Amino acid sequence: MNGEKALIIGAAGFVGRYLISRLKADGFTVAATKLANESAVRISEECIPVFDLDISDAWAVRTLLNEIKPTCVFHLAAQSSVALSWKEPALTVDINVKGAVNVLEAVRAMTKPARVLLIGSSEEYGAVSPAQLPVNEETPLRPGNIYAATKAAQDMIGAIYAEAYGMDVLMVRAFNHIGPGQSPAFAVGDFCLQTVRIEEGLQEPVIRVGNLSAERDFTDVRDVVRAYSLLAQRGKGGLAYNVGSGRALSIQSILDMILRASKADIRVERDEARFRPVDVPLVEADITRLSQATGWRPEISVEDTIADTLAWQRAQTNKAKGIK
Ligand code: A2R
Repeated sequence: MNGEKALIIGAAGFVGRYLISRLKADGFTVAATKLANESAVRISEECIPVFDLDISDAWAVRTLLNEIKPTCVFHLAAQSSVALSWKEPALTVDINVKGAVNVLEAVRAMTKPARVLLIGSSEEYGAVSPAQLPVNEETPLRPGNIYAATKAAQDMIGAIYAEAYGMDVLMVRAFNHIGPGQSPAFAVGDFCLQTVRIEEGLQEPVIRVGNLSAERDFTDVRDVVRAYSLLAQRGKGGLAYNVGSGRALSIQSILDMILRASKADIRVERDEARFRPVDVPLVEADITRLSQATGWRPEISVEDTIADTLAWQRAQTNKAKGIK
């Protein structure tokens, strides 16, 4: 990708550092942003320019884009928790909708507007009937929670900027992604953390769980960022793209894999506090459009992702205990 200059907005989160290394490996020159109060530890070893940026500040976004002049913007910055979106709806709308508009407006004002990948979510589809599965990009968006609604709004606004201004905007609908470093606010990160805490004797041998029957389409974060890079290179502006494995797995089966990967003897208990106000029973992606455009297929098995996530969590726990 000679001459391609990527800017990752919101790079200090879960996906950002994986995307930085992927894009570097694919030949992009990479710069990134994070919030001023966020630690740069996760991305500092990547040796790329990192700028402080709050996407709520329209002027700051515009100034930075004019300075960096990226050819491609990956917009990851978000309030990404469904649970928090119920508690902080206004904040979620401000960051996810107004923030995305600030990014699009800043790109529109560039002398040579960059390609933009707006990273959205499978949550945008909401509850789909069995007849609509697997969901393709033409499936109507029926978001069932505040986070999902903000991502659907970002998606629709992105399509309008592409149509009305001829901008090169891709709407990416990422299905559940998992891997080392994911926050325990998400089920798999939470189960892995609890498992390692039990292994270390830091928690009684009970994992507390929410709804285990929900089925989700899980992809390793390293496969997800490979799809983002390929979409930046080969995707078509103005279109939405699903990024998922194309195969749904129940949360129960993921938990079973985690329990099998641990030597600890662990009991599972239902915890009402971990149930969401609205839950979607089954989501599975149709990834035909992505595969046809880019040739992408997932390569990392869920078992391998779980093994790597547990290994990462064990290393974190040992680090916290001062063991190298
Ligand atoms: O909330 P924090 O402190 O973890 O910071 C997040 C950051 N962020 C912002 N960046 C700039 N201006 C803001 N006003 C702002 N508010 C939050 O965006 C975090 O560092 C980053 C998003 O990373 P994660 O929450 O870890 O999301 P992840 O898993 O990397 O997903 C990337 C994208 C998100 O748009 C998701 O909604 C989507 O993929 O599925």
